[in-house]
Amino acid sequence: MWIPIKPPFGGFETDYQSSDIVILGIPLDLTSTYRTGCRFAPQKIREASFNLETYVPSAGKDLFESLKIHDMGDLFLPSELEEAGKVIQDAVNRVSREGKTPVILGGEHTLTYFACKALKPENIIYIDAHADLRSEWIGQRLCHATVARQLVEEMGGDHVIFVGTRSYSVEEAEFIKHQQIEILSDFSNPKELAGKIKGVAEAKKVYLTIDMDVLDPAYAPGVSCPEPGGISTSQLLELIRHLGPLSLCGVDLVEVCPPFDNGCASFAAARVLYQILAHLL
Ligand SMILES: [Mn+2]
Repeated sequence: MWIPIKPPFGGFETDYQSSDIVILGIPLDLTSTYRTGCRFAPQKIREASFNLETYVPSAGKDLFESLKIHDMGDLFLPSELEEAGKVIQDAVNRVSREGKTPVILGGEHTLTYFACKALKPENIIYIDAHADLRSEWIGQRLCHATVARQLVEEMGGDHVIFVGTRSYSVEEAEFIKHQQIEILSDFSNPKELAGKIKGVAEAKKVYLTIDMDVLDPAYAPGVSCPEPGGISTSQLLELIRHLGPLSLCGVDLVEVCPPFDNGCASFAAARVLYQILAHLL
């Protein structure tokens, strides 16, 4: 069941049938062990998007003219993770089966697992400050701190490309070494970095997930788990600009936490999504 939200993301109002890209608000917020509140992010990101220019100069595109975007609103989720996961998987599956590219507004990072279960990508580009590679976290096998581990165990370490990762435990460091996982975190030349990512993600079905905590807390303090020492919003936008062409089967943007956000994180999130829409979709 969808809760309709007005105004829709970016003010884009293509009807569902005619749309190519579908925005899905997925306010999953069940496994956080620190700050909760990312359930409010889809609405805050919509609000920010509505107040940003839809013309993207670096692409020479106005999103209103170049894309057919429909916003489903927010998915109503049960309060138990497994049940919520099924609802997410079904929703993403339906949109994809009907030939549309899902763009998800999270919610916590755990939703990536369910979206990927539905979409079955060949490669995942995992942009996040944290590795999320713990085998379990405070008794939870599947949560925001273990989601990448679950993906790697199902897909293989060479199918998940870690970008911007700068925070992990000893256990995760050993797993990274053992699985020969490559971490790409040098943003000094975003164009070169984009080339390296594309070199790995040549597949026909690529999923892109962005945890907004990849940004330094100076640029996005309102996230669930801020991690100092990150990149700037401009560096992330520049990376996305050079990342195309990619065969994206789905995108998510997660972990914005509005109760701790002064607007920086939600506006950055909306701009990052516009950049993805203009350059990659
Ligand atoms: Mn993270």
